[in-house]
Amino acid sequence: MDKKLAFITGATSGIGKATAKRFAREGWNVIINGRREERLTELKAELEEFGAEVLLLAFDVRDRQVVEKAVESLHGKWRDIDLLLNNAGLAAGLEHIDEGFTDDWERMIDTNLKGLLWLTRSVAPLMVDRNTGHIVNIGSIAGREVYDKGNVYCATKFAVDALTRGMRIDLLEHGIKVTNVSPGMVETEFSLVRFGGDGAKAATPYRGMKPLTGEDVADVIFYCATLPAHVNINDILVMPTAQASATHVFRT
Ligand code: NDP
Ligand code: 8X3
Repeated sequence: MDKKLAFITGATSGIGKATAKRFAREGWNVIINGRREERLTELKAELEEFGAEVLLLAFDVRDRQVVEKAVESLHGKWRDIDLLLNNAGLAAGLEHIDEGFTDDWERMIDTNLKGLLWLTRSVAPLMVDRNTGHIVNIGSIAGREVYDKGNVYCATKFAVDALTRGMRIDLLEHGIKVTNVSPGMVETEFSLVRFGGDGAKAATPYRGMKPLTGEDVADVIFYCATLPAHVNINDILVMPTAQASATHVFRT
Protein backbone atom coordinates (compact mmCIF):
# COMPACT_ATOMS: atom_id res chain seq x y z
CA MET A 1 0.00 0.00 0.00
CA ASP A 2 1.20 3.55 -0.74
CA LYS A 3 2.51 5.46 2.20
CA LYS A 4 0.39 8.27 3.57
CA LEU A 5 1.59 11.85 3.26
CA ALA A 6 1.55 14.61 5.88
CA PHE A 7 2.34 18.30 5.19
CA ILE A 8 3.55 19.91 8.40
CA THR A 9 4.11 23.66 8.76
CA GLY A 10 6.49 24.90 11.44
CA ALA A 11 8.52 21.69 11.52
CA THR A 12 11.84 23.26 12.53
CA SER A 13 11.01 23.18 16.23
CA GLY A 14 8.66 22.11 19.01
CA ILE A 15 5.31 20.50 18.20
CA GLY A 16 5.84 20.51 14.41
CA LYS A 17 9.24 18.85 14.60
CA ALA A 18 8.05 16.21 17.09
CA THR A 19 5.04 15.48 14.87
CA ALA A 20 7.17 15.12 11.75
CA LYS A 21 9.32 12.59 13.59
CA ARG A 22 6.30 10.71 14.91
CA PHE A 23 4.66 10.40 11.49
CA ALA A 24 7.91 9.42 9.76
CA ARG A 25 8.57 6.75 12.40
CA GLU A 26 5.07 5.39 11.85
CA GLY A 27 5.65 4.94 8.10
CA TRP A 28 4.32 8.20 6.63
CA ASN A 29 6.06 10.40 4.06
CA VAL A 30 6.28 14.05 5.04
CA ILE A 31 6.52 17.52 3.56
CA ILE A 32 8.25 19.74 6.10
CA ASN A 33 8.05 23.52 6.21
CA GLY A 34 9.57 26.34 8.24
CA ARG A 35 11.79 29.34 7.49
CA ARG A 36 15.05 27.96 8.93
CA GLU A 37 16.25 25.85 6.02
CA GLU A 38 19.33 24.45 7.78
CA ARG A 39 17.14 22.95 10.47
CA LEU A 40 14.83 21.46 7.84
CA THR A 41 17.82 19.91 6.06
CA GLU A 42 18.98 18.30 9.32
CA LEU A 43 15.46 17.09 10.08
CA LYS A 44 15.07 15.64 6.57
CA ALA A 45 18.15 13.47 7.10
CA GLU A 46 16.81 12.31 10.47
CA LEU A 47 13.39 11.44 9.03
CA GLU A 48 14.93 9.57 6.10
CA GLU A 49 16.61 7.27 8.60
CA PHE A 50 13.11 6.10 9.52
CA GLY A 51 12.58 5.18 5.84
CA ALA A 52 10.38 8.19 5.07
CA GLU A 53 10.50 10.13 1.83
CA VAL A 54 10.80 13.78 2.73
CA LEU A 55 10.19 16.97 0.77
CA LEU A 56 11.59 20.14 2.22
CA LEU A 57 9.71 23.36 1.52
CA ALA A 58 11.36 26.31 3.26
CA PHE A 59 9.06 29.32 3.12
CA ASP A 60 7.33 31.93 5.21
CA VAL A 61 3.65 31.04 5.65
CA ARG A 62 2.81 34.76 5.80
CA ASP A 63 3.68 35.24 2.13
CA ARG A 64 0.55 34.28 0.18
CA GLN A 65 2.21 34.16 -3.24
CA VAL A 66 5.10 32.06 -1.97
CA VAL A 67 2.67 29.63 -0.34
CA GLU A 68 0.66 29.36 -3.57
CA LYS A 69 3.81 28.75 -5.64
CA ALA A 70 5.13 26.15 -3.19
CA VAL A 71 1.91 24.13 -3.34
CA GLU A 72 1.65 24.57 -7.14
CA SER A 73 5.21 23.20 -7.42
CA LEU A 74 4.11 19.85 -5.99
CA HIS A 75 3.99 17.05 -8.53
CA GLY A 76 2.83 13.45 -8.68
CA LYS A 77 2.44 11.72 -5.36
CA TRP A 78 3.41 14.87 -3.44
CA ARG A 79 0.01 16.34 -4.35
CA ASP A 80 -1.80 13.49 -2.60
CA ILE A 81 -1.68 15.10 0.83
CA ASP A 82 -3.55 13.03 3.40
CA LEU A 83 -2.97 15.37 6.31
CA LEU A 84 -2.24 19.09 6.53
CA LEU A 85 -0.99 20.20 9.95
CA ASN A 86 -1.41 23.96 10.28
CA ASN A 87 1.03 24.34 13.15
CA ALA A 88 3.34 27.28 12.30
CA GLY A 89 2.59 30.01 14.78
CA LEU A 90 3.78 32.16 17.60
CA ALA A 91 3.02 34.55 20.41
CA ALA A 92 4.99 37.80 20.26
CA GLY A 93 5.09 39.83 23.46
CA LEU A 94 2.89 39.92 26.54
CA GLU A 95 1.62 43.44 27.15
CA HIS A 96 -1.64 45.11 28.02
CA ILE A 97 -3.57 46.30 24.98
CA ASP A 98 -2.67 49.98 25.54
CA GLU A 99 1.04 49.15 25.59
CA GLY A 100 1.29 46.39 22.98
CA PHE A 101 3.59 46.57 19.95
CA THR A 102 1.60 46.76 16.75
CA ASP A 103 4.37 45.00 14.79
CA ASP A 104 3.95 42.03 17.16
CA TRP A 105 0.20 42.07 16.55
CA GLU A 106 0.72 41.98 12.79
CA ARG A 107 3.23 39.13 13.08
CA MET A 108 0.78 37.03 15.08
CA ILE A 109 -2.22 37.76 12.87
CA ASP A 110 -0.21 37.23 9.67
CA THR A 111 1.29 33.92 10.86
CA ASN A 112 -1.33 32.28 13.08
CA LEU A 113 -4.31 33.32 11.03
CA LYS A 114 -3.44 34.36 7.51
CA GLY A 115 -0.67 31.74 7.19
CA LEU A 116 -3.15 29.03 8.16
CA LEU A 117 -5.59 30.42 5.60
CA TRP A 118 -3.06 30.58 2.75
CA LEU A 119 -2.01 26.98 3.33
CA THR A 120 -5.57 25.76 3.63
CA ARG A 121 -6.70 27.63 0.50
CA SER A 122 -3.92 25.99 -1.52
CA VAL A 123 -4.04 22.46 -0.08
CA ALA A 124 -7.79 21.95 0.49
CA PRO A 125 -8.61 21.86 -3.29
CA LEU A 126 -6.14 18.96 -3.68
CA MET A 127 -8.07 17.10 -0.97
CA VAL A 128 -11.43 18.04 -2.51
CA ASP A 129 -10.26 16.57 -5.85
CA ARG A 130 -9.63 13.24 -4.10
CA ASN A 131 -12.63 13.44 -1.73
CA THR A 132 -10.38 12.61 1.19
CA GLY A 133 -8.03 14.32 3.58
CA HIS A 134 -7.61 15.68 7.07
CA ILE A 135 -6.76 19.19 8.17
CA VAL A 136 -5.49 19.59 11.73
CA ASN A 137 -5.24 23.12 13.06
CA ILE A 138 -3.21 23.84 16.16
CA GLY A 139 -5.33 26.01 18.43
CA SER A 140 -4.56 26.62 22.09
CA ILE A 141 -6.03 26.94 25.58
CA ALA A 142 -5.55 30.60 24.60
CA GLY A 143 -8.32 30.01 22.03
CA ARG A 144 -10.71 28.93 24.81
CA GLU A 145 -9.93 31.45 27.53
CA VAL A 146 -8.60 34.98 27.43
CA TYR A 147 -5.90 35.78 29.99
CA ASP A 148 -4.16 38.92 31.22
CA LYS A 149 -2.06 40.41 28.38
CA GLY A 150 -3.00 37.54 26.05
CA ASN A 151 -5.24 39.85 23.96
CA VAL A 152 -4.06 39.50 20.34
CA TYR A 153 -2.52 36.03 20.67
CA CYS A 154 -5.77 34.79 22.23
CA ALA A 155 -7.75 36.47 19.45
CA THR A 156 -5.77 34.60 16.78
CA LYS A 157 -6.40 31.28 18.52
CA PHE A 158 -10.12 32.01 19.03
CA ALA A 159 -10.16 32.69 15.29
CA VAL A 160 -8.43 29.36 14.61
CA ASP A 161 -11.28 27.70 16.52
CA ALA A 162 -13.92 29.55 14.45
CA LEU A 163 -12.13 28.74 11.21
CA THR A 164 -11.78 25.08 12.15
CA ARG A 165 -15.53 24.85 12.70
CA GLY A 166 -16.28 26.70 9.47
CA MET A 167 -13.86 24.59 7.47
CA ARG A 168 -15.45 21.41 8.81
CA ILE A 169 -18.87 22.54 7.58
CA ASP A 170 -17.57 23.70 4.19
CA LEU A 171 -15.62 20.50 3.55
CA LEU A 172 -18.25 18.12 4.92
CA GLU A 173 -19.56 17.03 1.52
CA HIS A 174 -16.03 16.10 0.41
CA GLY A 175 -15.37 13.69 3.27
CA ILE A 176 -12.54 15.82 4.63
CA LYS A 177 -11.91 15.70 8.38
CA VAL A 178 -11.07 18.92 10.20
CA THR A 179 -9.71 18.88 13.75
CA ASN A 180 -8.66 21.50 16.27
CA VAL A 181 -5.90 20.33 18.62
CA SER A 182 -5.59 22.84 21.45
CA PRO A 183 -2.71 22.39 23.88
CA GLY A 184 -2.07 24.04 27.21
CA MET A 185 1.53 24.81 28.15
CA VAL A 186 4.09 22.99 26.00
CA GLU A 187 7.80 23.56 26.57
CA THR A 188 9.20 24.36 23.12
CA GLU A 189 10.79 27.51 21.68
CA PHE A 190 7.37 29.20 22.02
CA SER A 191 8.22 31.10 25.19
CA LEU A 192 11.67 32.10 23.92
CA VAL A 193 10.02 33.58 20.82
CA ARG A 194 7.31 35.29 22.88
CA PHE A 195 9.95 37.00 25.04
CA GLY A 196 12.26 37.97 22.17
CA GLY A 197 14.99 35.43 22.99
CA ASP A 198 15.21 36.22 26.74
CA GLY A 199 15.94 32.76 28.17
CA ALA A 200 15.34 33.70 31.82
CA LYS A 201 11.90 35.17 31.07
CA ALA A 202 11.11 32.25 28.78
CA ALA A 203 11.66 29.75 31.61
CA THR A 204 9.28 31.43 34.09
CA PRO A 205 5.97 29.94 32.84
CA TYR A 206 7.30 26.42 33.53
CA ARG A 207 8.86 26.95 36.94
CA GLY A 208 7.80 24.31 39.49
CA MET A 209 5.49 22.45 37.10
CA LYS A 210 5.76 19.79 34.40
CA PRO A 211 4.59 21.15 31.04
CA LEU A 212 3.69 19.09 27.99
CA THR A 213 6.40 18.25 25.47
CA GLY A 214 6.14 18.49 21.70
CA GLU A 215 6.09 14.69 21.69
CA ASP A 216 3.01 14.63 23.96
CA VAL A 217 1.12 16.79 21.47
CA ALA A 218 2.46 14.74 18.54
CA ASP A 219 0.91 11.65 20.17
CA VAL A 220 -2.49 13.33 20.24
CA ILE A 221 -2.20 14.51 16.63
CA PHE A 222 -1.16 11.03 15.52
CA TYR A 223 -4.11 9.50 17.36
CA CYS A 224 -6.53 11.90 15.64
CA ALA A 225 -4.91 11.16 12.26
CA THR A 226 -5.17 7.40 12.48
CA LEU A 227 -8.78 6.82 13.54
CA PRO A 228 -11.07 4.92 11.14
CA ALA A 229 -12.35 6.87 8.13
CA HIS A 230 -15.81 7.37 9.68
CA VAL A 231 -14.48 8.77 12.99
CA ASN A 232 -13.31 12.36 13.53
CA ILE A 233 -12.11 14.19 16.62
CA ASN A 234 -13.54 17.67 16.07
CA ASP A 235 -11.86 19.34 18.96
CA ILE A 236 -9.41 18.31 21.65
CA LEU A 237 -7.96 20.24 24.58
CA VAL A 238 -4.78 18.66 25.93
CA MET A 239 -3.31 20.07 29.13
CA PRO A 240 -0.46 19.32 31.51
CA THR A 241 -1.91 17.61 34.59
CA ALA A 242 -0.58 20.54 36.60
CA GLN A 243 -2.61 23.07 34.56
CA ALA A 244 -6.39 23.31 35.07
CA SER A 245 -7.07 26.45 33.03
CA ALA A 246 -5.14 29.19 31.27
CA THR A 247 -4.33 30.69 34.66
CA HIS A 248 -4.63 27.84 37.20
CA VAL A 249 -1.27 26.12 37.46
CA PHE A 250 -0.13 24.02 40.42
CA ARG A 251 3.54 24.68 41.18
CA THR A 252 5.76 22.96 43.72
P1 NDP B 1 8.05 26.74 18.44
O1 NDP B 1 8.49 28.16 18.52
O2 NDP B 1 8.94 25.72 19.05
O3 NDP B 1 7.76 26.34 16.94
C1 NDP B 1 7.08 27.22 16.07
C2 NDP B 1 7.27 26.75 14.65
O4 NDP B 1 6.55 27.63 13.79
C3 NDP B 1 8.73 26.78 14.21
O5 NDP B 1 9.00 25.64 13.45
C4 NDP B 1 8.80 28.01 13.33
O6 NDP B 1 9.75 27.82 12.29
C5 NDP B 1 7.40 28.02 12.72
N1 NDP B 1 7.04 29.33 12.22
C6 NDP B 1 6.86 30.47 12.91
N2 NDP B 1 6.60 31.49 12.07
C7 NDP B 1 6.62 30.96 10.81
C8 NDP B 1 6.43 31.52 9.52
N3 NDP B 1 6.16 32.81 9.35
N4 NDP B 1 6.52 30.70 8.45
C9 NDP B 1 6.79 29.38 8.61
N5 NDP B 1 6.98 28.80 9.82
C10 NDP B 1 6.90 29.60 10.90
O7 NDP B 1 6.63 26.70 19.16
P2 NDP B 1 5.53 25.54 19.31
O8 NDP B 1 5.98 24.28 18.72
O9 NDP B 1 5.13 25.56 20.73
O10 NDP B 1 4.34 26.17 18.48
C11 NDP B 1 3.66 25.49 17.45
C12 NDP B 1 2.19 25.89 17.49
O11 NDP B 1 1.62 25.50 18.73
C13 NDP B 1 1.93 27.40 17.38
O12 NDP B 1 0.83 27.59 16.53
C14 NDP B 1 1.58 27.80 18.81
O13 NDP B 1 0.76 28.93 18.84
C15 NDP B 1 0.87 26.55 19.28
N6 NDP B 1 0.76 26.36 20.71
C16 NDP B 1 1.86 26.33 21.49
C17 NDP B 1 1.75 26.14 22.86
C18 NDP B 1 2.92 26.16 23.77
O14 NDP B 1 2.72 26.33 25.01
N7 NDP B 1 4.15 25.98 23.30
C19 NDP B 1 0.43 25.91 23.47
C20 NDP B 1 -0.67 25.96 22.55
C21 NDP B 1 -0.49 26.16 21.21
P3 NDP B 1 10.76 28.93 11.71
O15 NDP B 1 11.05 29.89 12.82
O16 NDP B 1 11.95 28.13 11.27
O17 NDP B 1 10.03 29.52 10.56
C1 8X3 C 1 0.15 28.87 24.18
C2 8X3 C 1 -0.56 28.71 25.46
O1 8X3 C 1 -1.50 29.97 27.40
O2 8X3 C 1 0.92 29.85 27.21
O3 8X3 C 1 -0.77 28.78 23.15
O4 8X3 C 1 -0.33 31.29 25.76
S1 8X3 C 1 -0.35 30.04 26.49
